[in-house]
Amino acid sequence: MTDAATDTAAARVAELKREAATHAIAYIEDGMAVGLGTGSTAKFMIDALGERVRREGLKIRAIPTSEASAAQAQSLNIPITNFADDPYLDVAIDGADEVQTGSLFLIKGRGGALLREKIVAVSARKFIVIVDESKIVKDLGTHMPVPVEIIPWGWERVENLLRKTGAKSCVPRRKEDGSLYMTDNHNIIIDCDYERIEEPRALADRIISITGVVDHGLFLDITSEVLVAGASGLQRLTA
Ligand code: ABF
Repeated sequence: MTDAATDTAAARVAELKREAATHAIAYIEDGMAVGLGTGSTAKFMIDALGERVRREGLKIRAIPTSEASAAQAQSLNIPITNFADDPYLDVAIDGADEVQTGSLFLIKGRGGALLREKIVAVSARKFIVIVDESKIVKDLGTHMPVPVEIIPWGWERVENLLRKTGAKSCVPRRKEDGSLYMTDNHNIIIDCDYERIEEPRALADRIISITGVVDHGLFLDITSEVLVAGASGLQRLTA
């Protein structure tokens, strides 16, 4: 692909992400407590939500899933709440790295925010996922490794145990300077590549049973609806 063709393809994907994001904010009504996801698709959603707050005077409270989304929400005057005041959210909206057709199981966490994303998603009465069509897969693991958030102390031991869960490779995520990537929760991430995950539930159980693992990017039985933007328009997938 030429550079120009790559730019055009990236612009098209961004347009699809924006489309899914724009449709999703129709789920948000006055008075709601809302979970705000992380990533480029969620960023479009937060922008569009900020626009509704500004134009319509929409009254909502939000719990963002990362420091980046919190900063964006604050810059748009979206009020921030917390779990003491809002133990349950009316709706949470977030992107994903892979969505399995049928089950609506997800892989999330490429952006490093999987732990807060999962806490927010399971606290929401409705969890809406927004993606462009490239994220839809038949089998999880096809394009993406499963990110696993672990505590930094003794991480090599956990990495070793993760390799025994059937992963083809498990690699600690690093920053460009070679140092270990740190999450907003001061943990690290190991990316485990399974190539194709045949039994997501069994794998999720194995990973979470390793002491030192905080959580992982398999989101199973959490999604209420997926909005998929593609060449032929917007599709709604329901669980
Ligand atoms: C978050 O952002 C993550 O769980 C996922 O890793 C990522 C999706 O990224 P994008 O919207 O930028 O494609 O939702």
